[in-house]
Amino acid sequence: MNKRGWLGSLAATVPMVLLFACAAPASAPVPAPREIKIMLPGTAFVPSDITVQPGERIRLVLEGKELPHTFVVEGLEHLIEIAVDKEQTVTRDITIPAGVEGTFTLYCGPHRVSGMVGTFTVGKPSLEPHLEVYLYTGGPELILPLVITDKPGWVVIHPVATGRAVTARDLGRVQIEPGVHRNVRVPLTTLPVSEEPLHAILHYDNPADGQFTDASGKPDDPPVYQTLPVRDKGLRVGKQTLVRLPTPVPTPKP
Ligand SMILES: [Cu+2]
Repeated sequence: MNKRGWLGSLAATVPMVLLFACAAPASAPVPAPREIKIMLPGTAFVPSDITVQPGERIRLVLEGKELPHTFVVEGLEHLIEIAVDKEQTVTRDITIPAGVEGTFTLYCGPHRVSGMVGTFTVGKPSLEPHLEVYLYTGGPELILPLVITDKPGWVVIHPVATGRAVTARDLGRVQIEPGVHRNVRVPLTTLPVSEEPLHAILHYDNPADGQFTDASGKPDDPPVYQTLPVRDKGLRVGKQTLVRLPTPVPTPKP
């Protein structure tokens, strides 16, 4: 290497050394949190399905529109319960704990009953069964804002008598594939008697033949999860209303 070349490379090296010396802080640099922008028009979250990673730092930017809302993640309320006034933008930095994983319901407190729900997934999505219902106020269909199932099956609406679902009466049902489904409409082929409470019940397709057999005397696909009555004593919503049903015991043939 000639003298000029040596000096040239020294000249190139010195600023690099200075740059590193100046840039090195007392602690490791913290990367900026990932920004997630969510608009709240009407009674909706846009987008309504949010996925983050365990240990990730996020910056929620919540853009309020016409109505005041809350942005709550069920089961993670200690971490994410944010009020957003109308026309207000709220920014909140959150570190997702490393040990958290699963799919959680995102909802607005005042408007959950209007179906203002979504999902907040940490890590890999979970398909733990979940039926989200709100008050049935009459009419030819019942809408479930959120249905999650891990197996193919049916959501069936049954009336309730003395606190129990009348499984012999099937007011309406809809076939459902594994996954996360929003605003599932269940047409009611039989309108409920005035003011009687209803149950939404998840049945697995078992045997997996794509058929739901509910004729009297024949076993239907097994009911797996049910909600509490949706019109009994007013409003019942959310995961806390979901009840795991006992495994049905086959009735011995006479
Ligand atoms: Cu709201």
